[in-house]
Amino acid sequence: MNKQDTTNSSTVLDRRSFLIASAGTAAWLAMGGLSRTAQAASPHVLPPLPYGENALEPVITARTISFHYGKHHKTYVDNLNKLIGGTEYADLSLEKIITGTAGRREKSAIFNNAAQIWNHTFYWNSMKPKGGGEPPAALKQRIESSFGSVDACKKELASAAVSQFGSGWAWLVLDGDKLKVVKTANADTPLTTGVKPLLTIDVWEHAYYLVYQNRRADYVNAVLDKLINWEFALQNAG
Ligand code: MN3
Repeated sequence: MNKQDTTNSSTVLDRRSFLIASAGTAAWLAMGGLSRTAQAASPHVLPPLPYGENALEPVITARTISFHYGKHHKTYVDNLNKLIGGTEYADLSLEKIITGTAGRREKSAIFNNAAQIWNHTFYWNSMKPKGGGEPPAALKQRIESSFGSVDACKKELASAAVSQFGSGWAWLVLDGDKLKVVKTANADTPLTTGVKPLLTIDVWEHAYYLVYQNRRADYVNAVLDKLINWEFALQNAG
């Protein structure tokens, strides 16, 4: 990445938009780019969606995304900027804010908003139009060695997503050299637990309620079958 990132925040933003619009690695790098921009320019910004608001139809509608991305995700960004202004967190990257406030009750508002920004950006990149299907061979091999089959992995992800009580997230993570499924509540993120997140599914009601109402399993299975971005998971696995 260009060392001059700190000089001009609008140039950085343009480059980041370009990177997020590109393939998986670029999207992941762009999330690092987000933090660097925040360090340089102070306020955190809502990263651009990696596709149009209607690109995940009919599984996730443009109306759902307009609220989920345009209101919920944006509000986390606005709230974090208000909360950290003039504090020791003002100039830190998102990741540093998350790890520095995790588990500290008196910092929970900062943690919740920072982690929700990170989780949502990761979620948007965990899906793509015409996703689902067979993972790339290199990932498929790792999935088979950890879960036995791709179907077993998807079943475990779906089961974690459906059984998460209340709001939260289901994740595919890399723990050492083994792939695992974990779930987290509310804003919690595996970033703070020493594992490497590969994919996530948002199971807060705002992610699916406009279309699926109480049928969380239908939303989760449709995401896994039609949208999940295995290439992004492979890039994250390294
Ligand atoms: Mn959400």
